[in-house]
Amino acid sequence: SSEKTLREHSKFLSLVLRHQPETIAIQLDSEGWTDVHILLQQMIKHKRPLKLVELIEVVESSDKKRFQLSPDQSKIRAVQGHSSAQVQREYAAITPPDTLFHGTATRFVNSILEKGLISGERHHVHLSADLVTAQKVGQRHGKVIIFILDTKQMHQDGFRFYCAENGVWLTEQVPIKYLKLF
Ligand code: HQG
Repeated sequence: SSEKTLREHSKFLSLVLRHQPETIAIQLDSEGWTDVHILLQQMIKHKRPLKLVELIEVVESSDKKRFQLSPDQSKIRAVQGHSSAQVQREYAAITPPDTLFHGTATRFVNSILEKGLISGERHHVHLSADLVTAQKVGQRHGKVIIFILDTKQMHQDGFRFYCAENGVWLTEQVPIKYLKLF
């Protein structure tokens, strides 16, 4: 498939596997998994036909490894980024690196410096292990600004951190005192 086609399929899969499974009447379990054959059937029904080989291509070509297939390829999920109430992933809490980054747009800075980082629609605040990734995440929203987080202190203070299967770091919220403009 062309890059554009792959991107379109990937966007639609992000929509149904993270946010709105009801768009094509599928169910996600609490860990985000859904049945591949039902998914493909429902996509045909809703005029978004996709073959199994194409689905596998989308999963394998995803730069951010957004999706995961079960070993027998009978189930698929998005590994992070959910907002759907059907999903309540139980990530294992682990010790984060001493610092993590958050890339965002300059227009959000005042609000962030007032309220800290909040998860909004999604279930978690998303954090990046390196600057380049944080830049890319921030660019999606506009003129980039990067925050550096004192995750060592946060962890000592009892905040929990999770690392999704694709290396994206997650936490519930980040109070202002742990944030610095980078
Ligand atoms: C901002 C992409 C105002 C926050 C990426 C962010 C990531 C606040 C935006 C993943 C705020 C939410 C997630 C506050 C936070 N006031 N704005 N108090 N607290 N914000 O897209 O982190 O391509 O939901 O800074 O790579 O940008 O979709 O989160 O700008 O991994 O796979 O609210 O999505 O992955 O935006 O990105 P998002 P995000 P995919």
